[in-house]
Amino acid sequence: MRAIWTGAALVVTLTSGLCFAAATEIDQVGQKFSQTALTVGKGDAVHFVNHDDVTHNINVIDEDDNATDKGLQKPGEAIDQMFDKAGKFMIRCSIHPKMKMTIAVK
Ligand SMILES: [Cu+2]
Repeated sequence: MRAIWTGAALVVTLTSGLCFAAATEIDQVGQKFSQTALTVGKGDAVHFVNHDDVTHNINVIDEDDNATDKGLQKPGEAIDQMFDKAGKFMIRCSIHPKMKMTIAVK
């Protein structure tokens, strides 16, 4: 009986731990990001969801022009990016050059 309760407490702890991580959802629809500028806190995650019927891609570019390619993102797929460093970041889709937004991390 004790083992069962310990297991239940562990599940509750893990679940509530996940809820504390702030995540903002950005939709990709009509080959655009749903917001062109966003401010998040250091350590926050952004959840990009492809609501288009075409493949997208997420490139995270920092102020020094270092790009992190998050790979291809098929219709319906989501990509999460955690921002653990303060600064300004450009988000671009390498397939659709007009698709871009900025994220400020404070
Ligand atoms: Cu795209």
